[in-house]
Amino acid sequence: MNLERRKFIRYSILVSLGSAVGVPVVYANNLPEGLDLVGLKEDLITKFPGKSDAMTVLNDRPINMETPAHLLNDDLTANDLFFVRNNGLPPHKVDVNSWTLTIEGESAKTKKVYTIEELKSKFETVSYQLTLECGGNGRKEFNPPAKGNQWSTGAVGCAKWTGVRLKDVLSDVGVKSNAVYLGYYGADTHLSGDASKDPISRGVPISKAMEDESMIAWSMNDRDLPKLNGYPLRLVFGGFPASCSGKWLEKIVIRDQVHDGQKMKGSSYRTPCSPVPPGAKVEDKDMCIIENMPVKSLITYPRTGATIKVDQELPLAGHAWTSANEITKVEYSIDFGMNWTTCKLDPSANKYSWQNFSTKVRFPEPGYYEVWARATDIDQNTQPILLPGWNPKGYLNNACHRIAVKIEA
Ligand SMILES: Nc1nc2c(c(=O)[nH]1)N[C@H]1C(S)=C(S)[C@@H](COP(=O)(O)O)O[C@H]1N2
Ligand SMILES: [Mo]
Repeated sequence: MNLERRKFIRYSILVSLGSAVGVPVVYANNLPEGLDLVGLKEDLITKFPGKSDAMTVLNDRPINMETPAHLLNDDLTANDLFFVRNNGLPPHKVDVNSWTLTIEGESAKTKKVYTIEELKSKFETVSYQLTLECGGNGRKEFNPPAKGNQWSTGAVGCAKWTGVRLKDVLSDVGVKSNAVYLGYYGADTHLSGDASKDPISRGVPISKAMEDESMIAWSMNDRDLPKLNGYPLRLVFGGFPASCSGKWLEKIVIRDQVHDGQKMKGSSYRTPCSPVPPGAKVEDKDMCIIENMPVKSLITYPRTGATIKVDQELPLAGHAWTSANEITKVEYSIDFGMNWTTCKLDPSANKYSWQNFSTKVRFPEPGYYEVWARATDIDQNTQPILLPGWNPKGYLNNACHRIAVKIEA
């Protein structure tokens, strides 16, 4: 074979290598024979499909990544910036056309199996802006420390989800009057490789499943769900810990008892039924399943550490969310909580959407300041300044978000 021809074949191979890393290999022709692309070998480039490099990666097996606060500034969280919390390994091959959702269980009147096409054609398509927050968001702050992903503030996002109402599908199957809970099963696999084990199989009380905003979704921000966020089908429940929102959804069971799947027991997604001192050992029987998530807010502009001049106004912006009907007030403080000033607050697009707040802040003299934000909802729930109740797994930290600001002369 002549040299040009050999070069050409090699080039073609490298072009296909380029498609494996997701971008062209610019100097492909120069790569010495026998060398592999290091990015491919170490799985660096293909590791997090559909996710921005700006994400903070806490773990790669399973994949867990959060969004830095200043990258959550947009009204809706972009697909490549939406946090990922995996308990197992996502399915490798997904065929959207042959994917099915099975609904069955003790309290299902019958068993039904739907393709995604059937879900789309049989039921009304709806869209809601729903906030998803991991129950462990903010875990990092607990002391004594809690085991698990050390989330700071970024295991939260709000997207426009499109799909069908869960209740429409459940009604089509038929729900017996003794139904109390719903459980999900996804196509992800246990880290151990043991096919008989589920990485996670949680659910919600039947009353939550029947809410208007409880969805089976196939789309996020008008695009397919990202691979790591449950493509091609997932549950989305606003207001409840995101662990209820099953990804890669294959099966729903309608239960006549509280669902007893993986991560429904022990200290998983449960907190002491009544407050305990920090570090206490709590028996299983004294732990209650987390349902409604607490009121919370996040400053998304400026980024902590910002510096401005004393004669300038600092634009401040962020989001606030609640499991109640809506947020009614967001305030900020620049004097460690002595005085609070009300921010401008946008209305909610729908229940469980986060709401934007904004204002302009002036500082009296040069120096170090902290800006704190505090949200209050229509039920008068508000955020604590200090950490709320310690619990063994470090859930439900809704303490006020604080950023540092330096003011120069
Ligand atoms: N099948 C499946 N569903 C799942 C999980 C999972 O590991 N597997 N993780 C849950 C948890 S703990 C959270 S916080 C949310 C995270 O959703 P996201 O990765 O789309 O942000 O998905 C939930 N649904
Ligand atoms: Mo979670």
